[in-house]
Amino acid sequence: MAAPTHTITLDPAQYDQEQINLMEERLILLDNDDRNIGEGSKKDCHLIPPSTSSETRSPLHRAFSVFLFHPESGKLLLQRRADEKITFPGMWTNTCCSHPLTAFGETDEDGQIGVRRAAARKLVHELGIPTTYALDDFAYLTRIHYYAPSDEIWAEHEIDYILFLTLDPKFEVNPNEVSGTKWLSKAELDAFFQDPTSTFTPWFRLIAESFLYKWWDALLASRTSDSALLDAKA
Ligand code: DMA
Ligand code: MN
Repeated sequence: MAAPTHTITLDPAQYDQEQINLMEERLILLDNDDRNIGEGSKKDCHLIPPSTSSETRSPLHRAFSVFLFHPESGKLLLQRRADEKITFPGMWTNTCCSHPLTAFGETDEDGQIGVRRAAARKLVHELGIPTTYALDDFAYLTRIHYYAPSDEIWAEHEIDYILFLTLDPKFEVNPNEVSGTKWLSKAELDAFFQDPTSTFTPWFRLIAESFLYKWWDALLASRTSDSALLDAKA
């Protein structure tokens, strides 16, 4: 894939300054086989190309989605994205999502270590969850390639690494990132998806409609080991 060919300047009158600054992060550009083919700014990776461009989608890049489960109740921690977020503001979603960067050893691929490091970094940044667990405690389930527009300007186009973590965390949310949290059981999540006053991110709906419940059942059945989880992938 060619490097991004266009960009825009973000107006602080329209968008939150802290979130504008984060748009300078360096993300990992990918080919369709998840091979690292370079880097691009978070901003350029999420801009829909102009209609005059031959590209119709924003550049494909690497991402992760963490699903954090409570060890006793088996409930899933959801977050509501802050209204300050530039993409998908105000939507309910899984525990934490973001991107591995070209810094902090996050391009390393052995055992998904770069993605695991990024996930730990963002659990601290978004939710104030300290890294009291081992990076190996993240169970890596699969990767999902998807494209989803946020509005007429912004879109997600990612290979998203799905990570499960079982933890009873101390947390204190960063209000620039997160405007609410909820722990929900499977039945409570099903009911919540029917709530017409809430909106949900497209990737969370996609994962919930495809694999989530099967994996969640396996996790509830096993609790202490991820071997049942790995069986459920088959
Ligand atoms: C991007 O999440 C990753 C996925 C899987 C959608 P995000 O928009 O929450 O990223 P960030 O927290 O870095 O803004
Ligand atoms: Mn992205």
